[in-house]
Amino acid sequence: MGNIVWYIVCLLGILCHQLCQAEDGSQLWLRYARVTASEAAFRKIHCPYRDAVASTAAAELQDYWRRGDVDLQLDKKWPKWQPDGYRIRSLGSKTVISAGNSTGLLYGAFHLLRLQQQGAAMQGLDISEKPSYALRMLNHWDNLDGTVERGYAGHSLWKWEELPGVISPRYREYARANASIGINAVVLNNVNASPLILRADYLEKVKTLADIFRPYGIRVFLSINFSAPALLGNLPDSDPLRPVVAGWWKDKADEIYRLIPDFGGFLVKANSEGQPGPQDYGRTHADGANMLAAALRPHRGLVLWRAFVYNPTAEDRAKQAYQEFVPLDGQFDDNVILQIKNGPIDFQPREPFNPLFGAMPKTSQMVEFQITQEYLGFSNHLVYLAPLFKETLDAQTYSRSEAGTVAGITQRGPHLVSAIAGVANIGEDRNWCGHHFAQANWYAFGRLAWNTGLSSNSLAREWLSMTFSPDPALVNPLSELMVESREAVVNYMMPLGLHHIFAFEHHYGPEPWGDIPGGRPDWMPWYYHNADLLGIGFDRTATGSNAVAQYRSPLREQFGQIGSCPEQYLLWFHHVPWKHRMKNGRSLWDNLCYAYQQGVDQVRGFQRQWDSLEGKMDTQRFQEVQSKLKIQARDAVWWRDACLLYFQTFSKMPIPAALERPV
Ligand code: GCW
Repeated sequence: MGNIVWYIVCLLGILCHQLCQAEDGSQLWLRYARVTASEAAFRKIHCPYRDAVASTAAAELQDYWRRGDVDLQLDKKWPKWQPDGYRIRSLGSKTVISAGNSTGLLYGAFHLLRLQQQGAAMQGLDISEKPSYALRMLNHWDNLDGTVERGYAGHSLWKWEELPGVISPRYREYARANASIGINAVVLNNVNASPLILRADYLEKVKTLADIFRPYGIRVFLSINFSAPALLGNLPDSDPLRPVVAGWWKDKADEIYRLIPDFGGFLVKANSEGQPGPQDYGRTHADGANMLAAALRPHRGLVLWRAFVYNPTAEDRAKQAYQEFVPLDGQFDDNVILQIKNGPIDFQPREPFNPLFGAMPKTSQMVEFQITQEYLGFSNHLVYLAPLFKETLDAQTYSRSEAGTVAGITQRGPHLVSAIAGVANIGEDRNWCGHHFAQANWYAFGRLAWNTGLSSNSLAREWLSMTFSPDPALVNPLSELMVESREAVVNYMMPLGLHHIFAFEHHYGPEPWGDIPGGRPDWMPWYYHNADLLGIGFDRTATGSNAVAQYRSPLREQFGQIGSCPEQYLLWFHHVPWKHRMKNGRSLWDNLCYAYQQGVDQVRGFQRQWDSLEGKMDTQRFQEVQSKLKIQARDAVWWRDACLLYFQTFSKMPIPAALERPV
């Protein structure tokens, strides 16, 4: 009985809090109401440890936990291979959080608060958790001048010109938000890296941020510019096999670790899109990575070497990473991890998984996702990305008899440390991410990095309850809307395996006709869609680029035949005649028309759903999301009309009579 009363009181409290306040989204999902002094007097938080992380855990509970006594206990017998894990048990009227290290206690504390905030029952708890990946990492593409590459939430959070003197309160809020979802590592700067980040004055600034993040269990990494020895150290060049260059990096690493003893290591974009790298000196990626790995090894630092190599060649762009890296399998040192984008091209609305996953059994691999919506309507479109993340993580590569999914390969392999990265969507906007629902992508990335087995739907429900309200009348329809939103964007932008038909450079709207004067062939959208009088799509079978051969059997056969290729990848792998019969009996052309229209209809449906929830949340966020949905609906029509009218100049077929006419 008492529990039901508690539940109702909490629910009413949360609802009142939500409805009565003007909300700018700045609190993210962390909307716990602070306990009053009298509430605090009725319960005790017991934490005998004084280190910074355990103290953060105790302070969170002290400030926000209102459901009885809690004990924090470090368990000496905790398995060493499960750091950061924790167990939560109800023992009588008390709750006990036990863990092998203080960060485990911190994550346990946030788990309890999450349950409280969702109004969950608290009796008989016995929860055991351990993370899927040891390193759960955000990559910021933030430049030292305050701009953010592909950032749609304002300027960078990091105020380099003020640091280390002035400390924005948002640094701590950012760290707290990350810790609450299990993120424990951040790369502060853009992979297109300025060498200046390694200069002594910048390292002081980096140290200041690292000191703020440490009590939240977060370690700092930096992106480095491979030419730093020449550009910053005045060496004649940056050839990784020259002892003086290796020595420069060793000294630099020592300097960094004197300031930041738990520094994580370097993230490197080398020989891609004009960035310098070992190939400038006739050396390999492995030569470059291992030279840095040697400098970091005495400090247990890591090298995260990106496999996104995009250079002008006559070869199909989708094949480049595999071709460059597979021959190097077995050559990377054990503190190097290859950081691989989820798909073989570039964060498109839908791509098959990158065939590099599972193709290098002697090399540690990790996935890189893009949380910022470079190719997904920026922060104007509501697109919930958990389904996209899970599609890659759950993809079966067939490279191992067991655990051959991308998640399995990146969690268990020759790894010293397993890791996963997401390119952050965070900026200095009041609501952090530009769109209120883009916060859900930061949230879902962190939670999936913690546990790849969580479902998109349960994460949407969790996030909605915490961010808006646990009211089922809101959570039920909106969680469905969120899960559908990724399919909607695929439909109105690039259905059936189409890809990269974005407007040049900014990547916001459609430009399948694009013609960049003097540009490379792979900068022309035609390169990707290949529309002509016969059909549309990129032939990646044996009659075309044969990229399909980079996948293992049975995938290469399945993807390689029009009849067995999943329709969602059809135009990714095949050039298909306009009149080709699809599974539903319609022609390819008609299916394209229906898909684009369906995308438009889905967004209009989202608008109706959203409008029906007026009054169930604060006015500010209601109206702000409503305005963004208007933009999204307009953009969906723009995509449909632009693409269909352009492709129609090749298909010469009519838009099916049942559908709306393009305007
Ligand atoms: O998607 C492309 C982006 C570039 C980015 C690059 C990369 C940081 O358009 O802006 O550069 O990928 O991932 O390196």
